[in-house]
Amino acid sequence: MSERGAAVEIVGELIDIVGRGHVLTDPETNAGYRTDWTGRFHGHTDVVVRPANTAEVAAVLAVCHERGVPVVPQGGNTGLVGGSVPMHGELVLSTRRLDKIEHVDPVGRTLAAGAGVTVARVQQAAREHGLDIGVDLASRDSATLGGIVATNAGGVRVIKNGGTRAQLLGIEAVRSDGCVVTRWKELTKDNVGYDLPGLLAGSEGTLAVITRVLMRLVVPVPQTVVALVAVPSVDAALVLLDRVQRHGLRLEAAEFMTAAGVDLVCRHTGLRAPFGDDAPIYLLLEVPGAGEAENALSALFTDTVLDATLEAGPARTLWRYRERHTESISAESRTPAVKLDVSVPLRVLADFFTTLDSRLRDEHPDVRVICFGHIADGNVHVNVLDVPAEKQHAITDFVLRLVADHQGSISAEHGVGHAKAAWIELGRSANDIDTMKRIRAAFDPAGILNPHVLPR
Ligand code: FAD
Ligand code: 2HG
Ligand code: ZN
Repeated sequence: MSERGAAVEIVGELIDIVGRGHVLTDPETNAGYRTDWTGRFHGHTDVVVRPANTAEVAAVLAVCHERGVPVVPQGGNTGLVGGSVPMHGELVLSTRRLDKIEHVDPVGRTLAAGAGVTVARVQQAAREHGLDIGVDLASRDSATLGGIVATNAGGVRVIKNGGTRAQLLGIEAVRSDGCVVTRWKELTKDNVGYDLPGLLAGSEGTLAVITRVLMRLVVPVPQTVVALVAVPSVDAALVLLDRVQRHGLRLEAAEFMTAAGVDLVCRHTGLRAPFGDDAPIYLLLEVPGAGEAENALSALFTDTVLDATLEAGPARTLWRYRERHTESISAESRTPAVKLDVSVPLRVLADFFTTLDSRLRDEHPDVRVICFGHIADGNVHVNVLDVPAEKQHAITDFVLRLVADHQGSISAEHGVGHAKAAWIELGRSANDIDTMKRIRAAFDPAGILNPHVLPR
């Protein structure tokens, strides 16, 4: 490989591979590829290239490798840690044209599709066969299959199905030197050596460009009941969650919100307040079944419950209180929100909350904090609003150190990206980081794939 090269110098070669219409060099046309969904990360690039198939991805990467041009893979650009943004002028390789659903096998319950297919399209294809994918998230209309694999996305069904990694049966990906790696067996059991699909899950575009994905499918339950429940505290929410599970009700989803979050969502969306009085914490629970499940669930809403409303699933309106948090926060914050996706053990969740709230209030009285997330996973989305640019680092540092002090994880489901790269030592030991670097060097010795994300 030669010295680090500039993307602009390989434009002619890229046009030969993908065609003139798919090498975008005009800054106006490129704008949507340079900034992330939150508006917090603004990058710059001379070139966005949009290959249509694996062979074109391989040829593009071979040229970049040969000429030393750094590459940022990008799917739907809905990532919340800035990992899909060319922060240092990298070439952007967009996977959105890898958009074919290849097949759904209703017998073996598998689905094969290009990495650029959106989650919503995959869901629709599976549902046409009475099946579903095990992952669901509010960004479904834009987030891609390759993106959810590359971030090992979580979402609202982790409690039932596990994260994206757990849904992966196979993968096709292109290494930075253009070599295509295919691990593709429609089998539940296939223990021949290292789990390469599992390794690529959560690799954030640093090991290879994922081009095709083979997912297992799940059988959805025919009916569900959704409950929105007002409780006085985090501890009360955990008591109720435990009670529901011990009663034998299987949770399809268990989400939580706070009064501040629900209030913000109502203001932004025009939704009515869910109950007459605000409550400190709201739980959104979904369980399988119909009338009987509804009765069983309501019977558990006793001393610790302030108020509750139940509806037959999908209960889109109840879900809206939860799903519209991200967009409402983005719209209502005076500066791009500092978004910190973390998890802590359930036993310290209440303490984490109280400490976070009181210390932020004392030390940074000019910011607002809104927490919500996937309560059963201990996964809290700490969103800090109205943070002036000069305070972003200090606030991130404070929250992530508090998480580490509570034996938590600094990244539960969104990844590290640019947002948390400086804090990776809080999440992994030195030997662990060294091992990751060695794996990375084995896949991408030239160091051109998403070079500023994760340790190199
Ligand atoms: P991008 O944002 O384009 O990329 C994300 C990362 O993956 C980058 O590092 C990029 O380089 C890499 N990448 C993308 N495609 C490829 C590929 N084909 N090969 C190699 N690397 C690739 N996340 C959750 O986990 N749970 C949620 O519940 C959730 N809800 C969300 C709700 C909203 C409203 C929004 C805006 C985001 C949400 N997210 C959530 C975050 C985001 O949607 C996920 O991280 C998603 O997986 C990103 O997919 P994407 O296609 O947009 O990837
Ligand atoms: C969710 O669970 C997403 O809705 C987004 O992970 C979280 O906006 C966020 O902080
Ligand atoms: Zn989430």
